[in-house]
Amino acid sequence: MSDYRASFEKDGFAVVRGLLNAEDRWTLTEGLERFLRDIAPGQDGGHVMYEDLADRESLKQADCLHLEPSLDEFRHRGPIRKLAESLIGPVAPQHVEYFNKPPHNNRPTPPHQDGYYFCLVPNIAVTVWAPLDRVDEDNGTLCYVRGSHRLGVLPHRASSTLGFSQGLVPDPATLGEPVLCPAVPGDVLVHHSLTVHSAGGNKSQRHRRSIGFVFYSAHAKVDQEAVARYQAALKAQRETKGIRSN
Ligand SMILES: O=C(O)CCC(=O)C(=O)O
Repeated sequence: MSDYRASFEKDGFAVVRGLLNAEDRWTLTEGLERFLRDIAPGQDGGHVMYEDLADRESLKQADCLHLEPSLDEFRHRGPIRKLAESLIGPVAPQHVEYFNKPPHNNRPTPPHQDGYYFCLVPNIAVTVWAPLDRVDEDNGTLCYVRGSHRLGVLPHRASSTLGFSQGLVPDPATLGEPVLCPAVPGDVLVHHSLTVHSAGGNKSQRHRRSIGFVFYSAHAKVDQEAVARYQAALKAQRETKGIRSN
């Protein structure tokens, strides 16, 4: 895995083919099923987001998959954490996210840096993104801006995309080369917290489900004042948009 460190440091992301074996993939899909069946219905709209609150099938995103015990265990052991540690050294595992774009859900993910949300000092973290379906240009795989992790935290503003309260202000095309990363289940994409990334909508008839594992560097501290400012802005935005708990 150390093979990926040099390209990760240069580009701010890496595509690791075949990291997850059949048992790992089974753990993820079964864990997700259990989460959706047993845990998601009891969570509020800040953690589990639906395109249409009246329609449970429209679940688009969740940030608390680690509440499901097998996914909680998975984030602490095994290949995904090892990969994260091979890239940034000792880590503190954080939340586990679900990103769902059902067939024909043609809603792009706005360009952003995860580090804008994380408020870390130093801003060092990785997200390991594990697709559960084949992902490509047609169903909205991730697109990274090569080398953008070296630009620091960039300005963001409120976005209207469910699950992504903030989107990048500068045009990503002005920041560097965009790299689209098709992948299949078993592969993972991993990006630095400051790497600008986005995804297209799902224009296909296929599903596009993915699980994101977030790891902070064990040396990073959360800037609580920055978090409080961000949360206050977020609350105001949510109230303006009439988002409520389910
Ligand atoms: O899956 C997506 O559309 C977005 C994923 C993402 O932004 C992330 O993993 O940080």
